[in-house]
Parts: sequence; structure tokens; C-alpha cells
Amino acid sequence: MTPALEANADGLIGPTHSYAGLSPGNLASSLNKGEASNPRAAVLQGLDKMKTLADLGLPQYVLPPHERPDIPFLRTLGFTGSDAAVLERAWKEAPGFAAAACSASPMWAANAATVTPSADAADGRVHFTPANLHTNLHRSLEHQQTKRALDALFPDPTRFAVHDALPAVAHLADEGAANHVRLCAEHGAPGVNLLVWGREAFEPWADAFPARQTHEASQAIARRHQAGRPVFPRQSRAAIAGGTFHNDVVCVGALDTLFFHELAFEDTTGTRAAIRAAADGLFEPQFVEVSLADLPLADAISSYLFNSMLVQIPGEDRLTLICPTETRDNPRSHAVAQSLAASNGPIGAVRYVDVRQSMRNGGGPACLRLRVVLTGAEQAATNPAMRLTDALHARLSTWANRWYRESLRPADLADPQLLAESRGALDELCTILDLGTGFYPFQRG
Ligand code: SUG
Repeated sequence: MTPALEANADGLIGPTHSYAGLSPGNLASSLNKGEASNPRAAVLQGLDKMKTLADLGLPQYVLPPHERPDIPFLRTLGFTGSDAAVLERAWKEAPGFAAAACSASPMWAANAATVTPSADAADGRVHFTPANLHTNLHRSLEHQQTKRALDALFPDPTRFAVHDALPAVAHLADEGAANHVRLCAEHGAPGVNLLVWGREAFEPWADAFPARQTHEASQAIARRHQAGRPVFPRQSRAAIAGGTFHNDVVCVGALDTLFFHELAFEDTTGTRAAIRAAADGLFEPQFVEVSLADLPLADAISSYLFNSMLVQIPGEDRLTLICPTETRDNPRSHAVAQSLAASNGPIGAVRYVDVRQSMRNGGGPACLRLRVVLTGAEQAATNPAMRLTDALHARLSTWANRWYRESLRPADLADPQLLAESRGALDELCTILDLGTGFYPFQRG
């Protein structure tokens, strides 16, 4: 076995971070619709979270924001003229599409792709499939630029396979690693891959909230990545109805430990048995289940206890749970977190990070990062300019303070000056992260 670490690649929060209420079924997004956001605080919170993880000894990478407003998308809808004129007309004539074109949603990198480490892939490469994010208009605009970003970070095709997204149809709706958990004895050893789905491709779906991942999309990804030992649990319908738009809102796993809410899976007993069977000969799975009685689903969702990062800090025996401060502020979730840390179980410590700006759109610490298990040789093959160091953290903080606004109302997204600021910020970022020329569509003319 080649030793490996679990790296995190976080989405750098973009200058148009806003509360536009674009995600039905995501209660925070709906609740905060129309509020003013603070893009500068948002990006700095994200950067500080990245630094916290880097300081703990875990490799940390930065994924660049996408070009927003997405003028090329608005042009496909027939808007013509200068970029400013396209934006202005789109906001007048098709405000729903204009809002989608302005969303900073690529920040939630857990939805960027599904990742299969080399230890699990038949060809010994790390595989990535960018998520088509078909269910929500604003998120469906992400996958092509996400592929460019992954190609920039993982440029060596002998070690990394960055696929195209699955076909963008409802039958293959895919939300990436937000519905994927990998369990294993050690990161570099073969693992069991849980690919959680909400509905079947041809199943009639009349529930109030969408099920964003199909069974067939999960199967297609396991097949194309040639991923060993897949398990396909069904997400519980009750959880989706209660606002669990991704499985990572009620479940997180690392190494041999799966930490989840009683309502996470449609068939909990069957899921446990399937995981045990798949892990046979590799490791004994540890299940840490929180009951509905201890934590009502509404508290789990508002406090994001499970949307935490479960990490193995180098040199520590037990896992650390990195929760949003909202978990500490919720008495029931806080009690669960404290009882974990006080127990002799696999989770030995709990820490808190402030990502409140993202949380108000339903994005916790786990949403902001894409986990990528990498061996030393694979780490050495990544783009070094995209790895977070103290120097890069300081440089990006200065950059954000220069370009990002401190207050943004959804109506401000129509401001052509915001378009100019965003492009200025992204131009400079290309130099900082060594992204080459023409990384963004606006730079290609
Ligand atoms: O897809 N919110 C995102 C949050 C994604 C969280 N990711 C994970 N759970 N892994 C979503 O619902 C809201 C944007 C707005 O309303 O302006 C939004 O897209």
C-alpha cells in the first residue's frame, strides 16, 4: 500500500456571493432570500477555514471561482450587444435566468465532482467526474468550468483522469461528492464507496422537494471510475422532505467511521449490512448513529452537525469533527457534539469554524471542500500555485480586501460595475494561481 493523505480542495468564494433563494428544498437558501450578503466576509471566512485545515497538517488546495455574471450563458438565451447591455436586458426580461447567471454557487466544492482515489481505481489513477448539477439552473452552469479548474489542479494525465460530466439530463442528475462517502482502514488502502441516491431515473417524483441524485447517475460514475466495492444506499424520502437536499447534510464519514442521523437512509439496517459486507476483509466499520430522539431532523439541518469535516489530523489516533459555529449555538446539536468528544468512540475531538456567510445559503464546512485522497507522488504532481500556504493565504486575503464588496443585495447583481470588479478580481487571480491565459471565457474574447 502506498501511504496517502486526504487533501481538501475548497471553492474560493466569488465576488457575487448573494442570497437569491435559488435552491428549492434547501431551507437556508429559501429562508434568506433577498437578504444582503457580505462577499468579502464570505471569502475571508472560507480562506480562514482553509488555513485552519492546512495548519492541522492536511494538504489544502484552492479552486478558483467561476466567471459570474455568466454572460456567455445569457448570450445563448439570445441577449446581444455589449456585456453590460446583455446583463441589463437579461435582468429586465428574464430575471430568473439573470439571477442564476450571477450565482457564486461554485464555492460549494463538495458538489464539484465525485472523486475516486487511485487505491480504488482499476487503472491506478485518481478519477474525477464533475457533477452535472442538473436539478438547479444556477448550478447546471458549473460543470464545464469545474472541469477546467480540475485540469489546472491535476494536470498529469498519467496520474489523474478528469472526465466530462455525465449527460445533463434529469435521468442522470448528479450532485458529486455531496452524496459520496468513502470508508477505509487507511486513506491509501482500498476502500468502500457509498454512493447515496434519492430517486430512480424513471421513478415518478411528485414530492415537494427534488431528489437531486439518481441511482443510475451514481452507478454510471462507479462504472466509469472502475471504482472497487461500491454500495448504493437510498437517501430517506423523509429526510429529503425535511430539507436534506444532499446526503452530506445528515451524514459524514472518514476512515472506518460513518457518522449519520437516524433518518439519513431509507433502509438503515440494510445499509449497515451492505457496508459490512463490502468492507469484509478490509476493515470493521464503526457506525456512530444519532437518533431522532436525541436530535430532531430540523435541528440537524439548521445546525449542520453532520455537514462537518471528519478528519484524521496527522499524529492523532482519533478523528476530529470540524463543525460550523451554528452547531455550537444549537443546544441539542452541541450536546451531541460534546458527548462524542467525551466518549471513547472513534471521534475524539470537536472544533468549530465560522463560515456563516456560506451557511446562510445552506453550505457548511463540508460543502465548501472536495476531498481528494492523494499519495505523496500525486501531491507532487498537482499545480503548486494552487496549494494553500501561509503566503498564499495572506496574498488572497489582500486580494479579496481589494476587490470584494462588503454588502451586496440581490438587486446589486444587475450593476455593470460589479461585472467589471469581478473580472478584475479573476484576472489577477489567474496570475496568483498560475492558471495560464484564457482560463475564463471573458479572457478568450
Ligand atoms: O446547491 N446553495 C447550494 C448549497 C450547496 C451545499 N452543498 C452541499 N451540501 N454539499 C445548493 O443548494 C443557494 C444559492 C442561492 O440561493 O443564492 C445554493 O445554491
